[in-house]
Amino acid sequence: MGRVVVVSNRVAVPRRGEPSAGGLAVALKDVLKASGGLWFGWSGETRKNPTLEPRQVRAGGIDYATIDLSDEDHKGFYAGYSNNTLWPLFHFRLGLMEYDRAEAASYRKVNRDFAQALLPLLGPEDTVWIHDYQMIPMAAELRALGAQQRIGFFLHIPFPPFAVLSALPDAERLLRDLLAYDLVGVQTKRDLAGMINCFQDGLGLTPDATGGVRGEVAGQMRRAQLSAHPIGIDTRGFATLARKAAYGPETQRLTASMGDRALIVGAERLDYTKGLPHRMRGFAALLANFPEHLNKVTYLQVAARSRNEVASYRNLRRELDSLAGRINGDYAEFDWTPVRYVARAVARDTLAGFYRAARVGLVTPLRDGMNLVAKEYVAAQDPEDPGVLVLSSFAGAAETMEGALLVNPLDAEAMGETLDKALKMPLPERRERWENMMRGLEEQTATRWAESFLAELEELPLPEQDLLWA
Ligand code: ADQ
Repeated sequence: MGRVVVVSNRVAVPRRGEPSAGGLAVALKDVLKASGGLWFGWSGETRKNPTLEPRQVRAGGIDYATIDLSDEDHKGFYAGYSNNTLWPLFHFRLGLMEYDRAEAASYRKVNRDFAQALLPLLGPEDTVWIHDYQMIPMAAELRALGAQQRIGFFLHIPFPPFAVLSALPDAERLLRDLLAYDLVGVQTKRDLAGMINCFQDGLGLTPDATGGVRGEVAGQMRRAQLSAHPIGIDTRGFATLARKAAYGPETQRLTASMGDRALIVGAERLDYTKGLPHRMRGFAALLANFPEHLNKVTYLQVAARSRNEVASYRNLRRELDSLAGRINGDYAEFDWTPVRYVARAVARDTLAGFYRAARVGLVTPLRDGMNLVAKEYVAAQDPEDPGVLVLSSFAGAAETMEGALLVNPLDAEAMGETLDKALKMPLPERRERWENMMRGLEEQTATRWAESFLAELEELPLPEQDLLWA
Protein backbone atom coordinates (compact mmCIF):
# COMPACT_ATOMS: atom_id res chain seq x y z
CA MET A 1 0.00 0.00 0.00
CA GLY A 2 1.32 3.43 -0.96
CA ARG A 3 0.61 6.79 0.55
CA VAL A 4 -2.35 9.06 -0.02
CA VAL A 5 -1.22 12.27 -1.73
CA VAL A 6 -3.70 15.14 -1.50
CA VAL A 7 -3.44 18.04 -3.93
CA SER A 8 -5.35 21.27 -3.47
CA ASN A 9 -4.82 24.84 -4.58
CA ARG A 10 -4.25 26.02 -1.01
CA VAL A 11 -2.50 23.83 1.55
CA ALA A 12 -3.34 24.07 5.24
CA VAL A 13 0.22 23.83 6.58
CA PRO A 14 -0.16 24.11 10.37
CA ARG A 15 1.48 27.23 11.79
CA ARG A 16 2.23 27.87 15.40
CA GLY A 17 -0.28 30.18 17.06
CA GLU A 18 -2.94 29.79 14.37
CA PRO A 19 -6.42 28.58 15.37
CA SER A 20 -7.20 24.95 14.55
CA ALA A 21 -8.40 24.29 11.02
CA GLY A 22 -11.97 23.44 9.98
CA GLY A 23 -13.55 20.02 9.53
CA LEU A 24 -12.44 19.48 5.95
CA ALA A 25 -8.75 20.01 6.73
CA VAL A 26 -9.09 17.79 9.81
CA ALA A 27 -10.65 14.94 7.80
CA LEU A 28 -7.97 15.16 5.12
CA LYS A 29 -5.22 15.24 7.74
CA ASP A 30 -6.68 12.11 9.35
CA VAL A 31 -6.43 10.10 6.13
CA LEU A 32 -3.00 11.56 5.39
CA LYS A 33 -1.71 10.65 8.84
CA ALA A 34 -3.07 7.11 8.55
CA SER A 35 -1.15 6.53 5.30
CA GLY A 36 2.00 8.56 6.09
CA GLY A 37 0.76 10.85 3.37
CA LEU A 38 1.71 14.03 1.56
CA TRP A 39 -0.26 17.26 0.99
CA PHE A 40 0.84 19.22 -2.07
CA GLY A 41 -0.24 22.60 -3.45
CA TRP A 42 0.26 26.36 -3.58
CA SER A 43 1.99 27.99 -0.61
CA GLY A 44 -0.31 31.03 -0.73
CA GLU A 45 2.77 33.15 -1.62
CA THR A 46 3.63 34.90 -4.86
CA ARG A 47 7.12 35.90 -6.00
CA LYS A 48 9.09 36.82 -9.12
CA ASN A 49 10.34 33.75 -11.03
CA PRO A 50 9.36 31.03 -8.53
CA THR A 51 11.01 27.62 -8.91
CA LEU A 52 9.17 24.32 -9.32
CA GLU A 53 11.23 22.88 -6.47
CA PRO A 54 8.66 22.30 -3.70
CA ARG A 55 9.34 23.51 -0.17
CA GLN A 56 8.92 20.50 2.09
CA VAL A 57 8.07 20.42 5.77
CA ARG A 58 6.83 17.70 8.09
CA ALA A 59 4.29 18.47 10.80
CA GLY A 60 2.04 16.22 12.88
CA GLY A 61 2.97 13.07 10.96
CA ILE A 62 2.20 14.62 7.54
CA ASP A 63 4.56 15.82 4.82
CA TYR A 64 3.69 19.11 3.17
CA ALA A 65 5.13 20.24 -0.15
CA THR A 66 4.29 23.66 -1.52
CA ILE A 67 5.31 25.85 -4.44
CA ASP A 68 4.92 29.59 -4.97
CA LEU A 69 3.16 31.26 -7.91
CA SER A 70 4.42 34.17 -9.97
CA ASP A 71 2.39 37.37 -9.67
CA GLU A 72 1.33 36.90 -13.27
CA ASP A 73 0.05 33.34 -12.69
CA HIS A 74 -1.69 34.38 -9.50
CA LYS A 75 -3.57 36.96 -11.54
CA GLY A 76 -4.30 34.73 -14.54
CA PHE A 77 -4.77 31.29 -12.98
CA TYR A 78 -6.23 32.18 -9.59
CA ALA A 79 -8.00 35.57 -9.62
CA GLY A 80 -8.76 35.27 -13.34
CA TYR A 81 -9.67 31.86 -14.73
CA SER A 82 -10.41 30.06 -11.45
CA ASN A 83 -12.38 32.76 -9.67
CA ASN A 84 -13.69 34.95 -12.48
CA THR A 85 -14.47 32.26 -15.06
CA LEU A 86 -14.96 28.81 -13.51
CA TRP A 87 -16.44 29.87 -10.14
CA PRO A 88 -19.36 31.89 -11.60
CA LEU A 89 -19.84 29.36 -14.42
CA PHE A 90 -20.11 26.34 -12.12
CA HIS A 91 -22.52 28.33 -9.91
CA PHE A 92 -24.80 29.01 -12.91
CA ARG A 93 -23.92 32.75 -12.99
CA LEU A 94 -23.19 33.28 -16.68
CA GLY A 95 -23.79 37.03 -16.34
CA LEU A 96 -20.80 37.32 -14.00
CA MET A 97 -18.52 35.02 -15.95
CA GLU A 98 -15.61 36.56 -17.84
CA TYR A 99 -13.30 34.83 -20.27
CA ASP A 100 -9.79 35.73 -21.32
CA ARG A 101 -7.59 33.49 -23.44
CA ALA A 102 -4.39 34.52 -21.68
CA GLU A 103 -5.97 33.59 -18.32
CA ALA A 104 -7.10 30.23 -19.72
CA ALA A 105 -3.50 29.62 -20.81
CA SER A 106 -2.21 30.59 -17.37
CA TYR A 107 -4.66 28.11 -15.76
CA ARG A 108 -3.29 25.34 -17.92
CA LYS A 109 0.32 26.36 -17.33
CA VAL A 110 -0.08 26.37 -13.55
CA ASN A 111 -1.68 22.91 -13.70
CA ARG A 112 1.25 21.72 -15.81
CA ASP A 113 3.70 23.30 -13.35
CA PHE A 114 1.94 21.59 -10.44
CA ALA A 115 2.13 18.23 -12.26
CA GLN A 116 5.83 18.71 -13.00
CA ALA A 117 6.61 19.70 -9.43
CA LEU A 118 4.62 16.82 -7.93
CA LEU A 119 5.73 13.97 -10.22
CA PRO A 120 9.23 13.46 -8.72
CA LEU A 121 7.66 13.20 -5.25
CA LEU A 122 5.31 10.34 -6.24
CA GLY A 123 5.96 6.67 -5.55
CA PRO A 124 4.53 4.00 -7.90
CA GLU A 125 2.03 2.77 -5.29
CA ASP A 126 0.75 6.19 -4.22
CA THR A 127 -2.87 7.20 -4.62
CA VAL A 128 -3.34 10.83 -5.65
CA TRP A 129 -6.47 12.79 -4.65
CA ILE A 130 -6.84 16.16 -6.39
CA HIS A 131 -9.35 18.76 -5.17
CA ASP A 132 -11.58 21.31 -6.81
CA TYR A 133 -12.07 23.49 -9.85
CA GLN A 134 -8.65 25.17 -9.77
CA MET A 135 -6.97 21.82 -10.53
CA ILE A 136 -9.18 20.05 -13.12
CA PRO A 137 -6.46 19.54 -15.80
CA MET A 138 -3.79 18.36 -13.38
CA ALA A 139 -4.34 14.62 -13.89
CA ALA A 140 -4.20 15.02 -17.69
CA GLU A 141 -0.89 16.87 -17.23
CA LEU A 142 0.39 14.12 -14.91
CA ARG A 143 -0.69 11.42 -17.40
CA ALA A 144 1.06 13.30 -20.22
CA LEU A 145 4.24 13.08 -18.12
CA GLY A 146 3.73 9.32 -17.74
CA ALA A 147 2.06 9.04 -14.29
CA GLN A 148 0.37 5.63 -13.88
CA GLN A 149 -0.87 6.03 -10.32
CA ARG A 150 -4.52 5.94 -9.32
CA ILE A 151 -5.76 9.53 -9.43
CA GLY A 152 -9.09 10.73 -8.04
CA PHE A 153 -10.75 14.14 -8.27
CA PHE A 154 -13.38 15.75 -6.06
CA LEU A 155 -15.34 18.83 -7.10
CA HIS A 156 -16.49 20.83 -4.04
CA ILE A 157 -18.75 23.16 -6.03
CA PRO A 158 -21.84 22.33 -8.15
CA PHE A 159 -21.54 20.61 -11.54
CA PRO A 160 -23.87 22.42 -13.98
CA PRO A 161 -25.52 20.72 -16.98
CA PHE A 162 -24.05 21.22 -20.45
CA ALA A 163 -26.55 23.95 -21.36
CA VAL A 164 -24.64 26.07 -18.80
CA LEU A 165 -21.12 24.62 -19.09
CA SER A 166 -21.10 25.05 -22.87
CA ALA A 167 -20.81 28.83 -22.39
CA LEU A 168 -17.13 28.14 -21.67
CA PRO A 169 -15.03 28.16 -24.84
CA ASP A 170 -12.85 25.40 -23.30
CA ALA A 171 -15.79 23.26 -22.09
CA GLU A 172 -15.00 20.15 -24.13
CA ARG A 173 -11.33 20.21 -23.23
CA LEU A 174 -12.16 20.56 -19.54
CA LEU A 175 -14.53 17.58 -19.74
CA ARG A 176 -11.89 15.54 -21.53
CA ASP A 177 -9.43 16.46 -18.76
CA LEU A 178 -11.74 14.71 -16.31
CA LEU A 179 -11.26 11.42 -18.20
CA ALA A 180 -7.65 11.36 -16.97
CA TYR A 181 -8.96 10.58 -13.46
CA ASP A 182 -9.88 7.08 -12.33
CA LEU A 183 -12.66 8.50 -10.14
CA VAL A 184 -14.49 11.83 -10.37
CA GLY A 185 -16.55 12.63 -7.26
CA VAL A 186 -19.17 15.35 -6.85
CA GLN A 187 -21.27 16.39 -3.86
CA THR A 188 -24.84 15.42 -4.76
CA LYS A 189 -27.07 13.41 -7.07
CA ARG A 190 -28.01 16.67 -8.77
CA ASP A 191 -24.34 17.36 -9.54
CA LEU A 192 -23.84 13.80 -10.76
CA ALA A 193 -26.76 14.26 -13.15
CA GLY A 194 -25.19 17.56 -14.32
CA MET A 195 -21.83 15.90 -14.96
CA ILE A 196 -23.37 12.94 -16.82
CA ASN A 197 -25.35 15.37 -18.95
CA CYS A 198 -22.11 17.23 -19.78
CA PHE A 199 -20.35 14.02 -20.87
CA GLN A 200 -23.33 13.04 -22.99
CA ASP A 201 -24.02 16.37 -24.66
CA GLY A 202 -20.46 17.69 -24.66
CA LEU A 203 -18.42 14.63 -25.63
CA GLY A 204 -21.09 12.13 -26.74
CA LEU A 205 -20.05 9.73 -23.95
CA THR A 206 -22.70 7.75 -22.07
CA PRO A 207 -21.90 6.07 -18.75
CA ASP A 208 -21.58 2.26 -18.80
CA ALA A 209 -23.64 -0.04 -16.55
CA THR A 210 -21.37 0.62 -13.56
CA GLY A 211 -21.28 4.41 -13.89
CA GLY A 212 -18.04 5.05 -15.74
CA VAL A 213 -17.26 6.89 -18.97
CA ARG A 214 -14.54 5.90 -21.39
CA GLY A 215 -12.67 8.19 -23.77
CA GLU A 216 -9.36 9.46 -25.06
CA VAL A 217 -7.18 11.88 -23.13
CA ALA A 218 -3.44 12.67 -23.27
CA GLY A 219 -2.98 10.04 -26.00
CA GLN A 220 -4.51 7.26 -23.91
CA MET A 221 -7.89 5.56 -23.79
CA ARG A 222 -9.12 5.80 -20.21
CA ARG A 223 -12.18 5.13 -18.06
CA ALA A 224 -13.36 7.49 -15.31
CA GLN A 225 -15.80 6.30 -12.67
CA LEU A 226 -18.37 9.02 -11.80
CA SER A 227 -20.04 9.15 -8.39
CA ALA A 228 -21.53 11.34 -5.66
CA HIS A 229 -19.81 11.58 -2.26
CA PRO A 230 -21.57 14.19 -0.09
CA ILE A 231 -19.13 15.90 2.26
CA GLY A 232 -19.88 16.19 5.99
CA ILE A 233 -18.38 17.80 9.08
CA ASP A 234 -16.81 16.51 12.30
CA THR A 235 -20.29 16.40 13.85
CA ARG A 236 -19.35 15.29 17.38
CA GLY A 237 -16.33 17.59 17.51
CA PHE A 238 -18.37 20.59 16.39
CA ALA A 239 -21.15 19.83 18.90
CA THR A 240 -18.58 19.74 21.71
CA LEU A 241 -17.01 22.99 20.49
CA ALA A 242 -20.42 24.70 20.53
CA ARG A 243 -21.35 23.37 23.97
CA LYS A 244 -18.14 24.78 25.43
CA ALA A 245 -18.30 28.04 23.46
CA ALA A 246 -21.77 28.76 24.86
CA TYR A 247 -19.99 29.63 28.15
CA GLY A 248 -17.23 31.59 26.42
CA PRO A 249 -17.00 35.39 26.72
CA GLU A 250 -18.14 36.16 23.15
CA THR A 251 -21.35 34.13 23.25
CA GLN A 252 -22.10 35.41 26.75
CA ARG A 253 -21.68 38.98 25.54
CA LEU A 254 -23.88 38.27 22.53
CA THR A 255 -26.72 36.71 24.54
CA ALA A 256 -26.54 39.45 27.18
CA SER A 257 -26.86 42.08 24.43
CA MET A 258 -29.93 40.33 22.99
CA GLY A 259 -32.11 40.55 26.11
CA ASP A 260 -35.13 38.35 25.44
CA ARG A 261 -35.02 38.88 21.65
CA ALA A 262 -34.63 35.93 19.30
CA LEU A 263 -31.45 35.68 17.22
CA ILE A 264 -31.22 34.75 13.54
CA VAL A 265 -27.66 33.94 12.44
CA GLY A 266 -25.94 33.81 9.06
CA ALA A 267 -22.21 33.15 8.44
CA GLU A 268 -20.19 32.78 5.27
CA ARG A 269 -17.45 34.09 3.08
CA LEU A 270 -18.64 37.30 1.48
CA ASP A 271 -19.47 35.69 -1.87
CA TYR A 272 -22.18 36.42 -4.43
CA THR A 273 -23.17 32.74 -4.55
CA LYS A 274 -24.25 32.85 -0.90
CA GLY A 275 -27.39 34.95 -1.49
CA LEU A 276 -26.55 37.58 1.12
CA PRO A 277 -28.55 40.48 -0.37
CA HIS A 278 -31.48 38.09 -0.86
CA ARG A 279 -31.24 37.12 2.79
CA MET A 280 -31.35 40.73 3.89
CA ARG A 281 -34.40 41.31 1.69
CA GLY A 282 -36.06 38.19 3.19
CA PHE A 283 -35.40 39.51 6.68
CA ALA A 284 -36.82 42.91 5.68
CA ALA A 285 -39.94 41.10 4.38
CA LEU A 286 -40.33 39.44 7.80
CA LEU A 287 -40.28 42.84 9.51
CA ALA A 288 -42.59 44.42 6.93
CA ASN A 289 -45.21 41.66 6.82
CA PHE A 290 -45.09 40.32 10.39
CA PRO A 291 -44.84 43.42 12.60
CA GLU A 292 -45.21 41.29 15.73
CA HIS A 293 -41.49 40.55 15.34
CA LEU A 294 -40.48 44.24 15.45
CA ASN A 295 -38.07 44.79 18.32
CA LYS A 296 -38.28 41.04 19.09
CA VAL A 297 -35.71 39.61 16.69
CA THR A 298 -32.18 40.45 15.57
CA TYR A 299 -30.37 39.14 12.53
CA LEU A 300 -26.60 38.74 12.94
CA GLN A 301 -24.65 38.28 9.73
CA VAL A 302 -20.95 37.41 9.99
CA ALA A 303 -19.41 37.59 6.54
CA ALA A 304 -15.69 37.01 6.10
CA ARG A 305 -14.19 39.13 3.31
CA SER A 306 -13.01 37.09 0.38
CA ARG A 307 -11.39 37.50 -3.08
CA ASN A 308 -11.18 41.26 -2.83
CA GLU A 309 -9.10 41.32 -6.02
CA VAL A 310 -12.23 40.41 -8.06
CA ALA A 311 -14.53 43.36 -8.90
CA SER A 312 -17.81 41.44 -8.43
CA TYR A 313 -16.82 40.80 -4.79
CA ARG A 314 -16.14 44.48 -4.16
CA ASN A 315 -19.53 45.37 -5.69
CA LEU A 316 -21.26 42.85 -3.43
CA ARG A 317 -19.72 44.50 -0.41
CA ARG A 318 -21.07 47.87 -1.40
CA GLU A 319 -24.54 46.39 -1.98
CA LEU A 320 -24.60 44.74 1.45
CA ASP A 321 -23.34 47.84 3.24
CA SER A 322 -26.17 49.81 1.72
CA LEU A 323 -28.87 47.15 2.31
CA ALA A 324 -27.96 46.65 5.97
CA GLY A 325 -27.93 50.44 6.43
CA ARG A 326 -31.32 50.81 4.76
CA ILE A 327 -33.05 48.08 6.79
CA ASN A 328 -31.67 49.53 10.01
CA GLY A 329 -32.68 53.02 8.91
CA ASP A 330 -36.23 51.84 8.16
CA TYR A 331 -36.87 49.67 11.23
CA ALA A 332 -34.39 50.37 14.04
CA GLU A 333 -35.48 51.81 17.38
CA PHE A 334 -33.18 53.77 19.66
CA ASP A 335 -32.70 50.56 21.68
CA TRP A 336 -32.83 47.96 18.86
CA THR A 337 -30.75 47.37 15.73
CA PRO A 338 -32.48 44.76 13.53
CA VAL A 339 -29.40 43.86 11.43
CA ARG A 340 -25.96 43.38 12.98
CA TYR A 341 -23.55 43.04 10.14
CA VAL A 342 -19.95 42.03 10.88
CA ALA A 343 -17.80 41.90 7.73
CA ARG A 344 -14.91 39.77 8.96
CA ALA A 345 -13.91 36.25 9.93
CA VAL A 346 -14.42 35.14 13.52
CA ALA A 347 -12.74 32.26 15.36
CA ARG A 348 -14.26 28.85 14.82
CA ASP A 349 -15.33 28.34 18.44
CA THR A 350 -16.87 31.81 18.59
CA LEU A 351 -18.91 30.99 15.49
CA ALA A 352 -19.99 27.68 17.06
CA GLY A 353 -21.22 29.54 20.16
CA PHE A 354 -23.12 32.06 18.01
CA TYR A 355 -24.84 29.22 16.13
CA ARG A 356 -25.93 27.66 19.40
CA ALA A 357 -27.30 30.94 20.70
CA ALA A 358 -29.44 31.45 17.57
CA ARG A 359 -33.06 30.40 17.33
CA VAL A 360 -32.77 30.32 13.52
CA GLY A 361 -29.84 29.47 11.23
CA LEU A 362 -30.40 31.24 7.91
CA VAL A 363 -28.48 29.72 4.99
CA THR A 364 -29.64 30.95 1.60
CA PRO A 365 -27.13 30.38 -1.21
CA LEU A 366 -28.25 30.80 -4.80
CA ARG A 367 -26.12 27.71 -5.57
CA ASP A 368 -23.76 25.79 -3.31
CA GLY A 369 -21.91 22.50 -3.69
CA MET A 370 -22.86 21.40 -0.17
CA ASN A 371 -22.73 24.24 2.42
CA LEU A 372 -21.06 23.27 5.66
CA VAL A 373 -22.54 26.18 7.64
CA ALA A 374 -25.96 24.46 7.45
CA LYS A 375 -24.44 21.31 8.95
CA GLU A 376 -22.43 23.17 11.58
CA TYR A 377 -25.51 25.13 12.68
CA VAL A 378 -27.45 21.91 13.30
CA ALA A 379 -24.53 20.18 15.06
CA ALA A 380 -24.14 23.21 17.36
CA GLN A 381 -27.68 23.13 18.75
CA ASP A 382 -28.72 22.34 22.30
CA PRO A 383 -30.60 19.00 22.01
CA GLU A 384 -33.10 20.17 24.67
CA ASP A 385 -33.96 23.41 22.90
CA PRO A 386 -32.72 23.27 19.30
CA GLY A 387 -33.09 26.08 16.78
CA VAL A 388 -34.52 25.84 13.27
CA LEU A 389 -32.51 25.67 10.03
CA VAL A 390 -33.92 27.73 7.15
CA LEU A 391 -32.10 26.48 4.06
CA SER A 392 -32.05 27.32 0.37
CA SER A 393 -33.20 24.46 -1.83
CA PHE A 394 -30.21 25.34 -4.08
CA ALA A 395 -27.64 24.20 -1.49
CA GLY A 396 -26.34 20.66 -1.91
CA ALA A 397 -27.13 20.19 1.80
CA ALA A 398 -30.85 20.45 0.99
CA GLU A 399 -30.71 17.04 -0.70
CA THR A 400 -30.29 15.25 2.63
CA MET A 401 -31.31 17.70 5.39
CA GLU A 402 -35.00 16.94 5.44
CA GLY A 403 -35.61 18.58 8.80
CA ALA A 404 -34.80 22.04 7.40
CA LEU A 405 -37.40 24.57 6.24
CA LEU A 406 -36.54 24.99 2.56
CA VAL A 407 -36.76 28.34 0.79
CA ASN A 408 -36.16 29.80 -2.63
CA PRO A 409 -33.92 32.80 -1.83
CA LEU A 410 -35.26 34.74 -4.82
CA ASP A 411 -38.68 34.98 -3.17
CA ALA A 412 -38.24 37.53 -0.36
CA GLU A 413 -41.86 37.31 0.82
CA ALA A 414 -41.67 33.50 1.05
CA MET A 415 -38.44 33.85 3.04
CA GLY A 416 -40.19 36.26 5.40
CA GLU A 417 -43.05 33.76 5.86
CA THR A 418 -40.61 30.92 6.48
CA LEU A 419 -38.70 32.97 9.05
CA ASP A 420 -42.00 33.73 10.79
CA LYS A 421 -42.79 29.99 10.86
CA ALA A 422 -39.31 29.17 12.19
CA LEU A 423 -39.53 31.79 14.95
CA LYS A 424 -42.93 30.50 16.05
CA MET A 425 -42.18 26.77 15.75
CA PRO A 426 -43.14 24.85 18.91
CA LEU A 427 -40.46 22.88 20.78
CA PRO A 428 -41.68 19.33 19.89
CA GLU A 429 -41.51 20.10 16.16
CA ARG A 430 -38.10 21.75 16.52
CA ARG A 431 -36.81 18.69 18.34
CA GLU A 432 -38.20 16.25 15.81
CA ARG A 433 -36.72 18.13 12.87
CA TRP A 434 -33.36 18.55 14.62
CA GLU A 435 -33.11 14.86 15.61
CA ASN A 436 -33.88 13.84 12.04
CA MET A 437 -31.04 16.03 10.69
CA MET A 438 -28.61 15.10 13.45
CA ARG A 439 -28.96 11.39 12.65
CA GLY A 440 -27.89 12.10 9.08
CA LEU A 441 -24.97 14.28 10.20
CA GLU A 442 -23.68 11.61 12.56
CA GLU A 443 -23.61 9.10 9.72
CA GLN A 444 -22.19 11.40 7.06
CA THR A 445 -19.13 12.92 8.68
CA ALA A 446 -16.11 14.49 6.96
CA THR A 447 -14.01 11.46 7.86
CA ARG A 448 -16.57 9.10 6.40
CA TRP A 449 -16.61 11.19 3.22
CA ALA A 450 -12.83 10.99 2.81
CA GLU A 451 -12.72 7.28 3.62
CA SER A 452 -15.57 6.36 1.27
CA PHE A 453 -14.06 8.36 -1.61
CA LEU A 454 -10.64 6.76 -1.14
CA ALA A 455 -12.13 3.28 -0.70
CA GLU A 456 -13.99 3.60 -4.01
CA LEU A 457 -10.84 4.91 -5.73
CA GLU A 458 -8.63 2.15 -4.35
CA GLU A 459 -11.04 -0.61 -5.32
CA LEU A 460 -11.13 0.44 -8.97
CA PRO A 461 -9.08 -1.80 -11.24
CA LEU A 462 -5.94 -0.09 -12.57
CA PRO A 463 -6.15 0.57 -16.30
CA GLU A 464 -5.21 -2.51 -18.32
CA GLN A 465 -2.39 -2.29 -20.83
CA ASP A 466 -4.65 -3.07 -23.78
CA LEU A 467 -6.66 0.05 -23.01
CA LEU A 468 -3.61 2.19 -23.63
CA TRP A 469 -2.92 3.60 -27.04
CA ALA A 470 0.49 4.98 -26.33
P1 ADQ B 1 -17.30 27.37 0.96
O1 ADQ B 1 -17.91 28.06 -0.21
O2 ADQ B 1 -16.20 28.08 1.63
O3 ADQ B 1 -16.83 25.88 0.60
P2 ADQ B 1 -18.96 26.27 3.23
O4 ADQ B 1 -19.15 24.84 2.91
O5 ADQ B 1 -20.18 26.88 3.82
O6 ADQ B 1 -18.56 27.17 2.00
O7 ADQ B 1 -17.78 26.39 4.28
C1 ADQ B 1 -17.46 27.61 4.86
C2 ADQ B 1 -16.64 27.40 6.14
O8 ADQ B 1 -16.16 28.66 6.60
C3 ADQ B 1 -17.46 26.82 7.27
O9 ADQ B 1 -16.70 25.86 7.97
C4 ADQ B 1 -17.76 28.03 8.17
O10 ADQ B 1 -17.85 27.73 9.55
C5 ADQ B 1 -16.60 28.94 7.94
N1 ADQ B 1 -17.03 30.35 8.02
C6 ADQ B 1 -18.07 30.92 7.39
N2 ADQ B 1 -18.17 32.22 7.71
C7 ADQ B 1 -17.16 32.48 8.56
C8 ADQ B 1 -16.75 33.66 9.24
N3 ADQ B 1 -17.35 34.84 9.08
N4 ADQ B 1 -15.68 33.56 10.05
C9 ADQ B 1 -15.04 32.37 10.19
N5 ADQ B 1 -15.39 31.24 9.57
C10 ADQ B 1 -16.44 31.28 8.75
C11 ADQ B 1 -16.78 25.09 -0.60
C12 ADQ B 1 -18.10 24.93 -1.36
C13 ADQ B 1 -19.19 24.39 -0.43
C14 ADQ B 1 -18.73 23.07 0.20
C15 ADQ B 1 -17.33 23.20 0.78
C16 ADQ B 1 -16.77 21.85 1.23
O11 ADQ B 1 -18.50 26.17 -1.93
O12 ADQ B 1 -20.41 24.19 -1.13
O13 ADQ B 1 -19.64 22.70 1.21
O14 ADQ B 1 -16.41 23.75 -0.15
O15 ADQ B 1 -16.84 20.91 0.21
